[in-house]
Amino acid sequence: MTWAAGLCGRSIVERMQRPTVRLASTIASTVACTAAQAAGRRGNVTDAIAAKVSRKLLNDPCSPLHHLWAQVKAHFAAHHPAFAHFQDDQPVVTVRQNFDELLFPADHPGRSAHDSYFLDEQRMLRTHMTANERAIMAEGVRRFIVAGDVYRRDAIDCTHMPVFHQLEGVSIFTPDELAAGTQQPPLPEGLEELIAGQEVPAGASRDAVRLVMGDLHGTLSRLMAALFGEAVPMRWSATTFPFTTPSMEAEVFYNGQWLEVVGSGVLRAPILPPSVPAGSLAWAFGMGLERVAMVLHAIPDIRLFWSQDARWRAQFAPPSGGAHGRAWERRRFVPFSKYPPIGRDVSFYVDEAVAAFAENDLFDLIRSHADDLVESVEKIDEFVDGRGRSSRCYRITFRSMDKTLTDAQVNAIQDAIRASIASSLPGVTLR
Ligand code: FA5
Ligand code: MG
Repeated sequence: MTWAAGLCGRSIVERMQRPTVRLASTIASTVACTAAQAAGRRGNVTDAIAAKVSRKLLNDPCSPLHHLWAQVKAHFAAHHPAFAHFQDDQPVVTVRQNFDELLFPADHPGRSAHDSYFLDEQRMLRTHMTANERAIMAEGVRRFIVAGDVYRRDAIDCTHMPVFHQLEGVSIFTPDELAAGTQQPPLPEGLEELIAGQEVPAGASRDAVRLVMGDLHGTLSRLMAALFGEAVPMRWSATTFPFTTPSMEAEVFYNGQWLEVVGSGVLRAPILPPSVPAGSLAWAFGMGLERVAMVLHAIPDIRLFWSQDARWRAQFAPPSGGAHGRAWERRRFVPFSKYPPIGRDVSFYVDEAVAAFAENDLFDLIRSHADDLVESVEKIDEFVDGRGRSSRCYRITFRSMDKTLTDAQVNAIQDAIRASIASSLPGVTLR
């Protein structure tokens, strides 16, 4: 089976309802295909990323993401029984689905190979679960949640990974529902102002938008309270997405900083497929599951989700007997001793007259050699020398989640990174 057959072979809802085991062969060919495609035109999917496509952490009973997804489904089943639940394990979508149909402008940075992973001109690894929304709505599903893996060429640090998971939710309100619900109670504090400053979707009344935003805010607040309890500080602010208006995001306070966990809003009129009754409005949200699981279990580093270490897996293995109490669902991660880090610097000259330098190319190159052994990459120095060349120095911190790295192992990786920088980054000369 090819990527393309995976995309258009059957309806998306039917595909997602198939038991995951039966997807195994598709996944295997998917990964083989990714590596092959990476060599092709515009393909930039590295082997390190291709390997992540097949891990399917949502199905791994020893992953906190698996348990979080189960909790979310149980919460919706109990409090919002009208919502269908889907899991979508096939991250390849078209550029049309990921960007065009969601009204991303032609010059949006996400469309560039610096920020996203492409198989070719038409196909890519989705950067968000919103890419799958229209296809599900087009099949007549009015209220749903869907979880899956998404991919972005992002910085490397303890809260950002180039692969992570999102929970997407959508609720469509028909004109009748909107008309019936406009005698609404006052909106929670701050929400009125947040909406007042923003445009509404074409053809929509402000009252209908208030109703939909109020429902969205309530749904997300109840979900967060169910997951975290009332104790975790949370705040809302206005934001923008190309496909929603008004839009808002929520942050929770964790480890001394505000951590963004969800983006949401009212879908713009062209996002709703033609089969949705005219005059309908819909809210949608996208939540970062790793971020939520980090807060829930006090997990300090997002890379841990990919660890195969028995000391990690044992902590999230289902309890014997299968009873999942509240305390178990919220148990704190007990850090096991960290193995020591090893730092290495790499310095080079950049000649921007030859080619623009993109940091994400450097991050991906490093990750393609070091994979999960790289903890962080930081720019520690930049200056322009007497001959007008710019010089940059990056500190790479290597650390394994599973073992102590030796200098010899790190040197071998560092040599490979240096050789690749010299041979594959145009305009870059090692110092
Ligand atoms: C989106 O992806 C939108 N599709 C969300 C949305 C859906 C808005 C529907 C409106 C309607 P954003 O890029 O902010 O938005 O990502 C959503 C969440 O994913 C973030 O709040 C964060 O929790 C998580 N996230 C984003 N980037 C990363 C990353 N590199 N690593 C881990 N989590 C991330
Ligand atoms: Mg955001």
